[in-house]
Amino acid sequence: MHGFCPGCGNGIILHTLIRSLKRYIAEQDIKDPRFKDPLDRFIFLSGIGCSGWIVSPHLNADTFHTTHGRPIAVATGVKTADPELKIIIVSGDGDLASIGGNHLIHAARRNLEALCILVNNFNFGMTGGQCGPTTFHNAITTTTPYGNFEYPLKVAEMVAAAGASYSARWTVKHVVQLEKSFSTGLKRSDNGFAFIEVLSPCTTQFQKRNYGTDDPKILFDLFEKNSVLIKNKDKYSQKELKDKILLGVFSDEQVLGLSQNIKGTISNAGKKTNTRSEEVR
Ligand SMILES: Cc1ncc(C[n+]2csc(CCOP(=O)(O)OP(=O)(O)O)c2C)c(N)n1
Repeated sequence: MHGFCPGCGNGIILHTLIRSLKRYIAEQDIKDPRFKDPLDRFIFLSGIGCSGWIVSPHLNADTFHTTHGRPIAVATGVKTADPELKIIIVSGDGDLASIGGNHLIHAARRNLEALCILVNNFNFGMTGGQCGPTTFHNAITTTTPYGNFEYPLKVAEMVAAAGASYSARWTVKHVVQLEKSFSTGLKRSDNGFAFIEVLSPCTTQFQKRNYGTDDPKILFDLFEKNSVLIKNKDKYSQKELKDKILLGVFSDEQVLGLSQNIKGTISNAGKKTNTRSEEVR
């Protein structure tokens, strides 16, 4: 039982995450005596919003429901204080890409070892369906009653460009790929920032206003029919791609993560000659 609206994708995301977590945990061989239960190593963080409730009351694990936009800031503190902990962030597009947008860019740049799942439901769901940074151009929201005059942010592309080890986009209609992506993200986040944007219907606010019905089939069909896999994108012209939803993996490279780099810098401190400061002298 959960408290999400009928047709909301948050339940699918929770269920899919649990399936991937079970598989990841089964493959782990954790020696740290502090972690008697495999979940003891995990900290789940969220911000404020409907999607902030995906992990918070549903998982029997340590969760931190931070203030609006701040789960990544808190996660950075947790991970640098105790690098053995496994960090999972699940929050909304408003929370992570709007008020918390700067934290997102810099967590990607620093390559913070964390799995970060951004639920993109195209609006601020919890507060009544206001326009956000991911709202489609021309879409109707409570704050854009005549249509959105801005363009949406391509979050997964932005996070890849900022330097994250792994960045992908899927939808709640693509559960098989989503589960695989969560599993990859769990592994990649051992060494860097693994970001997964999940497109998900907000039936009560966004969909009802824009499609006249809260039947989730509308957006599920759109996700299926209007999406293009990155690997197939060359088959389409730039003009055709403009209205398509691009799905798949935008970056996947092994680069050392923040807490590993901090550890390396500390252990090397004083060993290397600082040529630049000698030049200045
Ligand atoms: C500092 C601050 N500003 C504004 C709010 C009001 N507020 C609560 S949730 C939210 C937006 C949530 O949108 P999103 O992150 O997209 O999550 P959703 O509810 O759509 O899942 C806002 C603006 C707040 N709680 N704190």
